[in-house]
Amino acid sequence: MRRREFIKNSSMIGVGAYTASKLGILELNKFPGGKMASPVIISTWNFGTKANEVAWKALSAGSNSLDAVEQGIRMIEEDPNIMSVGYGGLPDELMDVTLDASIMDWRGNCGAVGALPKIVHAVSVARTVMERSKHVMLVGEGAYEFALAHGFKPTDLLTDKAREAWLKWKDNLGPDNNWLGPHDMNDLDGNHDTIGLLVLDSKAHLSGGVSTSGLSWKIHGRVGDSPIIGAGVYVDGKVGAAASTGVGEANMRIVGSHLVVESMKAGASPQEACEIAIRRAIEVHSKVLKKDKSFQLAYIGIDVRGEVGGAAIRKGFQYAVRKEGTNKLIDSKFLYND
Ligand code: SD4
Repeated sequence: MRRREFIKNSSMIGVGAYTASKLGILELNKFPGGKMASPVIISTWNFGTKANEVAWKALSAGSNSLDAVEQGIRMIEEDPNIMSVGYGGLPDELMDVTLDASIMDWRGNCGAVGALPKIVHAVSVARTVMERSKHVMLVGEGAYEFALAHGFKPTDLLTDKAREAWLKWKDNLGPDNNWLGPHDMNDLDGNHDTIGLLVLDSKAHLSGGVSTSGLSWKIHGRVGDSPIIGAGVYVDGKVGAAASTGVGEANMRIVGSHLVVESMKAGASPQEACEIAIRRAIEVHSKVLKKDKSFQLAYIGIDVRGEVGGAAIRKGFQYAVRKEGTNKLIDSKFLYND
C-alpha cells in the first residue's frame, strides 16, 4: 500500500462498529466494502514505543498486521541493551540464554518456540513453525534444529553485560536461596521483561506476538507463558487480541490472554477485559502476593475497533500505544495495593 493510501485508510475511523445483541454478547458489524480501519498498535513496556515505530513503518510500507508484529518484535530482539528479550537477554541458572516466543494472526494461525537456544529472532522461528510445519510449538534442541534447517544462523546470545549480571547473581546466592524464592523481575536500567505487540491494520486484521528470554536465572529447561497460545498471546480476528508480561507461571495458571479476549467477546471493553484477568490472577495468587512484592503480571488488549486497554497487578507497568500521529507511553492502571 502506498503512503497516501495508508493515510486515507487511516482516517476512516469508526467504520467497524459493535452492536450489543439482546444476549449481551457483542457482535461485530461487517466492515463495509474494503474493510478499512484505522491502524492501532499497542505494546508492552517503555521499549514498546520503539517497537511500535518499526511496526508502524511496516504498515505504512504496505505490510499486514502479522508482518508488522514480527518486524516490531525483531527490533527489540536484536537490541543488546534490552536484557529480557533476544540477544543480550539474561541467562538461566546454567548461564544459557534460551528464548520463548509466539505469534498469532486473525485467521487463527499460530506458532511458538520454547527454550530456544542460539537464535536471535525467536519470533521469526515461531512464525516459521506456524507457516512451515503442521505444529504449533517446538522447544529446545528440536526448535533449534528446525531453525537451522530453515536458514536461521546460530549466534552466541550471551553478552558480557548479561554474563556479569549472572556472576553477580551467583556470587550473592546464599544458602537460603532457592528456586522458589522471590521472582526477580530484573528492573535493569528501565529494561523490562517480555515484548508483547498487538497490531490492528487498515483491513481490520489483528495479529499479536510476544518474545522474551524469560525469568532470569530460571531452572534450565523452564518454559514460561510466552509460547503458550492463550497465555502469552491470543487473537480472535472477529473480537480482539491480548498479550501478557510478568510472572509467566501466574499467567499460565489462568490462561490470561485468552481470558482477556473471551471477556471482550462477552461484552467487556479491552480495559475492562484486562482488569477481569488481573482480578482473576490476584484471586488465585493472594497468598504469594502478600509475601512477594516483586510478583507482577500485566495484560494489554485491543479490540477490532482499535480500542485499547491495559492493567497490571502492581504499579510500574507501562504500555505504548501508536495511532496516526501519536505514540504514547501510558502508565497502566494497577489493581493491587500492598
Ligand atoms: C516469563 N512472562 O517467561 C515472561 C517474562 C516476563 O516479566 O515477562 N517477565 O515468565
